[in-house]
Amino acid sequence: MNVLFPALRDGSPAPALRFGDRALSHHQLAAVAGPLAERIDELTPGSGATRVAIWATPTLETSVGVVAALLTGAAAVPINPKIGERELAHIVADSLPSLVLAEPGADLPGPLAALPRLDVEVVEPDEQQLPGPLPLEPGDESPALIVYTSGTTGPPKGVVLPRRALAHTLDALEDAWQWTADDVLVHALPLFHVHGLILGILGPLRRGGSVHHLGRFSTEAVAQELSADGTMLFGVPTMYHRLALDAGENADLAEALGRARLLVSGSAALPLTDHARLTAATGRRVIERYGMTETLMNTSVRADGPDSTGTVGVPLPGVYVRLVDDAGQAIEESDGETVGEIQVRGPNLFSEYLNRPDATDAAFDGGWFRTGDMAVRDATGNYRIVGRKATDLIKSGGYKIGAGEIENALLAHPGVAEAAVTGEPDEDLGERIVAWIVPVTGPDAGPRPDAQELADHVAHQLAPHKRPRTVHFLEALPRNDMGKILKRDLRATTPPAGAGDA
Ligand code: MLC
Ligand code: AMP
Repeated sequence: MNVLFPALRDGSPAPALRFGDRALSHHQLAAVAGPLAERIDELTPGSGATRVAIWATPTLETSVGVVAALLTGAAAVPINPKIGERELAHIVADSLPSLVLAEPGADLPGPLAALPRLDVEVVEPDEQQLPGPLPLEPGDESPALIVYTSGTTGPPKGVVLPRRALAHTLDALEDAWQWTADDVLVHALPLFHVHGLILGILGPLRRGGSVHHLGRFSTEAVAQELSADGTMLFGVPTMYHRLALDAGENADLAEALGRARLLVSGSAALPLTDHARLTAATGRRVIERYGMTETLMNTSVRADGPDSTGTVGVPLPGVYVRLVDDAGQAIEESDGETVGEIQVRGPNLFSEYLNRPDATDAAFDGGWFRTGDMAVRDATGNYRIVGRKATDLIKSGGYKIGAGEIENALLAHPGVAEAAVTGEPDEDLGERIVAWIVPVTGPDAGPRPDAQELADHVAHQLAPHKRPRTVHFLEALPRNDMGKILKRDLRATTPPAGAGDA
């Protein structure tokens, strides 16, 4: 299982990566990634826990950089190019990269600019030019990627993903989706998370197939690519929601979606209303798969299976899934009613949270990883997700965001005395981030910050997708006798005057 991308070594002239009008075949990718891997090796001498940060813009350069890192023993740490100061400082201090890979000309912020930099130069090599021999790849348990993910409190944790987990999950999807070298995947997902990077870029490369990345999401661009030679589409529910609305009005888009071999949604639940809208407009069903940064993919509706709309399908090959009740007992019923926490075990799992043995221990129940997702199992073995254990985890636009990290960022603003963050239902984003703020008052207080200022503050400190979309100003937060904020009561509060959308 050592070789992650057999098509690179086979010298396949088939198309591999396309971003806009720039493209590389597998053979050309080998010719640019091979020498880059050698440079990474030269610049990170010694063995052990070498890590390289990657400025993960949605570009050919990022994809080449990740592939090159994977050809070496270094673990790649993809960084959101819109990341804020506080979050970047944490990731760099935690992962201690010895190098940063970036596209030429990219303007890197402080902590990354301070690292040795290797520009990823992608000059389309001549198809005749033979790539040199590619380096031997490290062992299956060697860390391939470290992807940062939010928890309920504190800063994001680095999820250490070994090569074994990548290879396993991508091969399990090959089986579930009959994913082949002939498939042309279309997507517009960011390249600093599992969905867009591992499934969306490394997936096609492992299959020997190709990916067309749109750079940024728009329903028009999706229609264009699927009308050309795209066969599969990956997206988060927000993207499918927008496609569903537009497909109802735009026959060309509906036809393009109807032509795809496979439409796959993941990272959050796709509401039944959107499933129904898409099917009505296109005659096609979207299939859902269920995964997590720590586990990669766990279950999926199979491309060759029965209609299982509204579920996330059945366990992928090699993955064990169980439901556990509040008392810690495995639930045996497959009645579609008994709710339990999803726990998973298998070769798709991460190795550990970087520098957080406490958090790693707490995440497991014996060998089983506690996902925190609540689900039922029906008589046909399909899982249906019904909720999440932690109310302080928010999924907005398919991004996981911890209420605690946003609250801490808000509290660091001089105009904020108290802060609480909740996720409220949102038709487009699934959940929208809402901040409840008690402003600093008194003679020394500065001007009260408005909603836009607080949204900008969070975007600048953490990342734009973590900004509150609505801010409510209160005189006090509801608390219990112990002083704990009662978030349920907050949600029930009719927003008083002073609320603002950002
Ligand atoms: C707006 N912007 C700001 C801002 N307000 N920037 C700074 N400060 C502010 N105050 C900018 C944004 O950066 C962005 O820039 C633009 O305005 C629009 O931003 P947005 O409104 O936030 O975009 P939105 O329309 O909400 O995006 C929807 C989306 C996006 C679906 C395209 O949410 C998305 O890409 N989601 C994918 C998430 C994902 O990949 N999750 C997978 C996790 S892995 P610009 O320039 O960018 O337009 C996982 C495991 C699994 O979950 O199972 O898959
Ligand atoms: P992340 O930590 O960003 O990797 O997000 C993982 C979480 O996304 C899971 O724990 C689920 O809550 C959610 N998720 C992923 N796929 C689905 C899906 N198809 N349906 C519902 N929730 C999903």
